[in-house]
Amino acid sequence: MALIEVKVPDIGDFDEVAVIELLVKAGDTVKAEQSLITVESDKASMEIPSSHAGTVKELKIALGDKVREGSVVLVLDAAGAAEAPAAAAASAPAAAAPAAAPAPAPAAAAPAAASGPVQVSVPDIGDFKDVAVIELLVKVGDTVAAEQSLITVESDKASMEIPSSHAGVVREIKVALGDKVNIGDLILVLDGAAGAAAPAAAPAAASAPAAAAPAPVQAAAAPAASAAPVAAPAAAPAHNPMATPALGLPHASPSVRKFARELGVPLAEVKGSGAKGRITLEDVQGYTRAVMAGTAQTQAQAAKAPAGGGSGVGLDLLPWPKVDFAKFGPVERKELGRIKKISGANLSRNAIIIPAVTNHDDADITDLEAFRVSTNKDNEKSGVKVTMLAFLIKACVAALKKFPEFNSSLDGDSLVYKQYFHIGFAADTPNGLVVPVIKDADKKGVLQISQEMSELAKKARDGKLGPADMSGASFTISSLGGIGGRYFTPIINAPEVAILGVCKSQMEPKWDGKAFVPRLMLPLSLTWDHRVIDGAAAARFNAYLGQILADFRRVLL
Ligand code: CAO
Repeated sequence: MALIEVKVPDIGDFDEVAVIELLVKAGDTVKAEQSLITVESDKASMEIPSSHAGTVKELKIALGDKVREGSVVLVLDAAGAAEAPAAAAASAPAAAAPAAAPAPAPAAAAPAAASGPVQVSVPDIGDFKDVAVIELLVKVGDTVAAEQSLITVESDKASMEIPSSHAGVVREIKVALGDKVNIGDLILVLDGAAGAAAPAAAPAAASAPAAAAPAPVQAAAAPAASAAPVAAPAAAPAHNPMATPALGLPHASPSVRKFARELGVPLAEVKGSGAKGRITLEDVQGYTRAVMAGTAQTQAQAAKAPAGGGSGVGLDLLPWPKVDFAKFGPVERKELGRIKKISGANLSRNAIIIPAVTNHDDADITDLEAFRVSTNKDNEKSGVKVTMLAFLIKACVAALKKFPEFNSSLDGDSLVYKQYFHIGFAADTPNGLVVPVIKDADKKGVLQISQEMSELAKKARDGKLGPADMSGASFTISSLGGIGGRYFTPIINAPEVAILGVCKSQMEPKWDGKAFVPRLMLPLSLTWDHRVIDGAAAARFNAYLGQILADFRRVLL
């Protein structure tokens, strides 16, 4: 057994930097060069790699500790484990360091007080080679202070901000996001402001153009070249009032930034739960989950939402209650079926996002039901059974034609009016609720619709509906008429803007002006998206639907 103390190597000008992340714990097996901790100053963060492979015996530091070169990070049981490449002597990282950048040369006096165009280049950033520009922190026309951060660059293991050597107004930016830069590469051209240059004493990179004064200097001397935690900014910028937080640059380690970029997560919108608001991997995961579940929106999504859509920064709901049900009695746990899992997420989104209102009404279907029954008698031989739902589909098509906004969808600030009439109907199956679609219902008769519906309902029950059978609906009907109930509030099937719920018809006494007469009344529940439809339009839609169902000849008008 060989116990090895793994220490913070020469990390250049980093002095007393805070440990913001522990990437391993006691008992973990680590590889040589695997990142152990993340440290952060106000301008850069870097991961400190292990000099050896082995098993972590004991961590010697805690979150928030300040460390510097030589601080012991952890004790490693390196028995039988492979050592890091030759240069990685844990006990003497500085001595083994490859390519520490030469000490910075004093800044050239002349440009410090420039008043004409000033070229600002990438200073000596030590072992940083071909590093990617991941953030542009200024734009043309911006006034920048000397030492204000201009861009952020990032390698696998560290990210850093490159400060301006001079004050001035940005005339031209010479790099773009994703560009790979090296020492001496031109970042931007400034119209320099006389007297507003960087402090003369600020270190400048020896080989950088004259303008690159208060450079982030001194490559960190890592135990192993490939895992070098590199390039800390010079001490001077740490006192810069224009430091990171003022620019709103989120605090996150390079690996978290990389993870967020891979997922397309806008890091600036993630609330950090770490020390001083630092964003952790879990924060990025939590944000992603919330957006996927529809309980939060990115700012880009919120901007696309129609006016009045809110700030879109999430509902800030209480966590779901966690109850140990077994404490109260016997329980059995069963996994939700595939359909329930998919439809559940959609229903939640639609229920939360859409400002939905439901209007209840009744339609007198006495004559229509008599017609349906006699049609079915006449059709007995053909085998096609005409259902009330088929009449409802035809009646809805007529109402959708008269009130086209019910057949539309919201797309940002626009309404897309569909000129087709594809009507979905909710079908109850042993596996859950599905919504097959009768395409071009306006071009089909009630018999054809009845036939297609029975075929689709059978396919649904047999679990054989394909995506084409269930897509493209412009309006949906959910009928519980065969089961019972009076009224209910169906959830809109987004991106549709309305849905009709129908319950069981009943004989009711209705006053005809002289006497109560028995009439078959069908309860209608129309849920509509108040962003698109007004209450008056919804009441008119239901009333018109009722008139058609009461006298189907109106469809011909
Ligand atoms: N009032 C009174 N009776 C009705 C009726 C109504 N509004 N609608 C249907 N009925 C009757 C039918 O006439 C039929 O009676 P008979 O057998 O005597 O002819 C019986 O109820 C059964 O009808 P059905 O349900 O088989 O046929 P349908 O065309 O009305 O519905 C389908 C087909 C697929 C929509 C239905 O089977 C179904 O799955 N409904 C449930 C939909 C659902 O779950 N919605 C809720 C969504 S929100 O969670």
